[in-house]
Amino acid sequence: MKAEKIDQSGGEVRIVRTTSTFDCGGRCPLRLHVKDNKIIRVEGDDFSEPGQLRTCLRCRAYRQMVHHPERLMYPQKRTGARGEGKFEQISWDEAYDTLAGELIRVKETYGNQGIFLATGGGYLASLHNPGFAASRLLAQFGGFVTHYGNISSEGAVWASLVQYGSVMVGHSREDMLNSKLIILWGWDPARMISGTNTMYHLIKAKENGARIVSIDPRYHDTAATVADEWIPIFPGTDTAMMAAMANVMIREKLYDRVFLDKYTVGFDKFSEYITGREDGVEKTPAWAAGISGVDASTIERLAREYATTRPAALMDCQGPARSAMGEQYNRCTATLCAMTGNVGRRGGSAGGGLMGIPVGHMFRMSAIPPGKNPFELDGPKIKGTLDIGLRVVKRVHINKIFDAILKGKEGGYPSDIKMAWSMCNNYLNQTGNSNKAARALKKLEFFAVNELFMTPQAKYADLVLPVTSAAERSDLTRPWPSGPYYTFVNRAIEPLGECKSDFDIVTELAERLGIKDFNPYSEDEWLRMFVEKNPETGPQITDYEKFKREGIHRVKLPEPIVAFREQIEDIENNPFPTPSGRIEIFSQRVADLNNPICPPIPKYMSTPEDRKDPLFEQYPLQLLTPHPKNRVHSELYKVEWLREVEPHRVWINPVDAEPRGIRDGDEVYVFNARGKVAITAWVTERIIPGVISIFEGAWYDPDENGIDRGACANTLTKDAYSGGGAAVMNTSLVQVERGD
Ligand SMILES: Nc1nc2c(c(=O)[nH]1)N[C@H]1C(S)=C(S)[C@@H](COP(=O)(O)OP(=O)(O)OC[C@H]3O[C@@H](n4cnc5c(=O)[nH]c(N)nc54)[C@H](O)[C@@H]3O)O[C@H]1N2
Ligand SMILES: Nc1nc2c(c(=O)[nH]1)N[C@H]1C(S)=C(S)[C@@H](COP(=O)(O)OP(=O)(O)OC[C@H]3O[C@@H](n4cnc5c(=O)[nH]c(N)nc54)[C@H](O)[C@@H]3O)O[C@H]1N2
Ligand SMILES: [Mo]
Repeated sequence: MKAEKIDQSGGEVRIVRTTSTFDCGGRCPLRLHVKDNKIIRVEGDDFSEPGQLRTCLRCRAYRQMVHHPERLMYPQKRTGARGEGKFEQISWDEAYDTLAGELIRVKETYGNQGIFLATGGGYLASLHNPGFAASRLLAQFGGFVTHYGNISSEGAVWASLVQYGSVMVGHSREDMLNSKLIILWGWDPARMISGTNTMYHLIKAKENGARIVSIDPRYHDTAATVADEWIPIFPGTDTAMMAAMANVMIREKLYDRVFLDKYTVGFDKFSEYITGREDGVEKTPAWAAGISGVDASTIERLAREYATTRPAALMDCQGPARSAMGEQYNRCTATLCAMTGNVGRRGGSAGGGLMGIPVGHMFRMSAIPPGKNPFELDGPKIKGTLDIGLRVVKRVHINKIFDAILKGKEGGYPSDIKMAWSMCNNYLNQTGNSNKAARALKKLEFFAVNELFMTPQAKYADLVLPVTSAAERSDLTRPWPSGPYYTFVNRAIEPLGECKSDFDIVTELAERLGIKDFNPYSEDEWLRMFVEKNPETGPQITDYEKFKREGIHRVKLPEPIVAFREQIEDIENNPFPTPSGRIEIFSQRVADLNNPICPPIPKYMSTPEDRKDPLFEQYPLQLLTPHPKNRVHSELYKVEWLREVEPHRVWINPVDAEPRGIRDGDEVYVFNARGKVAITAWVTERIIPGVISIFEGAWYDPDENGIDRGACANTLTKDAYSGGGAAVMNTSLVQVERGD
């Protein structure tokens, strides 16, 4: 693929309007000041009308990442042991020959099912997203094994699909200004963003008089900034509290019977569970208090307030859903939203945890003519969670990749994996049980990684291919849940060192594997086609050059987007896309699964590694692993500016710290049967006693005794998934002790 060279002569400062492509819940418009092929300054959005999109701390440090001295600059092959990090420089020719040679060797020796492709969310733009290009390459090469299930939000996706038949469960953020009560239930947008303009609108909603309540084991930054009340709760027990709120509403006849009759099915069955007719246990506030740690009186008060304040937005998210029965939390919120008649209404909410709106999901690959589309795979389509058809593909759950490598067919997995090729992810660090992942990577015959940095996972590779950053190529991207705008990634600098884009790497491999006509257009031709031929953007973005120059196209909404408004306004003509055409509080599809941990109505159930597990005696603290403010997962880890923002520490309440002799700033060990990390303690009342918190994404760094000195949260988590497919990242019991 050809890309025109940028003129870097003259030593002039150029200003390039662009954006980053991180997997975070925002998308900041950026103005990069470039001189001599170097980004020397980053400025944010200068939109002068209301609706400016303020740049976050991570994007402000963008150039520190792009020009970081540890960026990988040339292809390397491993010379030491796997994981040791010893490599030597090789030529691109040798790199390509090695990778093509291994693909052919494994295919000929074991068949295509020996090849595993691991893609990820590290780069959220369209053209250079290597997942699509590499999937197509390997499909044309005869097939491959890959993962299914979204590591982020499978619980919320599952819940939304069960309950509503749709994942578009969000309102555009300005609709919060119509709310009188906003409940942040496991949602902390000051840190995880949920759309670049979310905090702005939340603050405006507060100024507008909305009462804001936060229900979270942590007193997080959003609560500290806007909440009127913090209700601390034990992890994994939200559904018990919600069931008790439903109980109060039923007992006191505070729920919206008309709404339930008209728009939902199965409330009677839910009601039987709540009142105890189903199992003999009434889900009273006192019952929920014993499980959740929240006072019965608080539960009653909130139930009444939520049921009688119209409209009210119950905002759930994905963190609590990344747990042993996570999908129940999102199903329960959606049920409460229906019981209070807030679905499809301005200032209300639908729950479901995803918050997406149907604007900005642009540049779908179908826009390109058949036969010319490098992202279109030939052969019959196999249904999967990814919206692409894959040929000869076998799949393992994303949180079981390393278990599948270790156990293969004998462990019940679809094949024996012999080689893996990874791009846009750091799954050793980011999926459950990193120590197990490290063992699995040692077992592979061959492992190749496309990367920008020598990540913990890349250290296990035989071959590391250096890729360009988003500043070194052009592309199209989007803010993932909220919009409403489209962004253009403008190439600001020429590729650094010997870096290449993943698409160029895959294209070169296609040639070597005898696959013709893989990438027939230039970068700009591709992008123009994506914009112009896309049914969503084509009619809207009529001036491609202007879009490119300005780096952004803002969509003017005549009124806020409200999920399911069409259904609520006219259910007869606009049924919900569920089998019954209604919101399914009871789901026959789920009942038919006949899975004891997947009830057809939302329920609270005890799980392994909760406070009732006998293991609790040995490991009496619940571990939370939220997303870090100063990174995007494990990305930006090396950026010193961002490290200064928030040192990596474990949050621990004085009630738990004192009996262990732990003072603020002490070095401590956090451990369970899966691993042990060394980390500094932050003794704080901002977390409920009995629970500790370590932000995910710090780099795994085991010493000779196997103690993870980097304190990667996943050294302690489990490689398991829930009945609905949620990765179990927030259900781990641990113990903490003072360091030596
Ligand atoms: N304990 C715990 N673990 C979690 C979570 C949690 O809440 N708790 N959250 C989970 C969630 S929601 C997610 S989405 C996952 C994220 O899991 P990952 O996607 O594995 O996380 P990242 O750290 O973003 O890793 C992305 C990698 O891609 C690289 N990269 C960036 N751009 C490119 C590119 O253009 N090409 C190539 N080849 N590489 C590129 C980056 O350098 C980085 O190393 O983590 C999950 N892990
Ligand atoms: N800065 C930054 N922003 C990001 C990301 C990032 O890495 N860095 N990652 C992006 C990605 S890929 C994703 S998927 C999203 C993730 O966004 P979320 O899924 O919302 O994020 P988390 O940080 O896992 O959890 C949100 C909150 O849930 C709380 N919580 C955890 N367990 C429970 C529970 O059982 N009950 C209750 N009530 N609360 C609980 C946590 O304390 C936390 O405050 O963030 C996106 N935004
Ligand atoms: Mo995610």
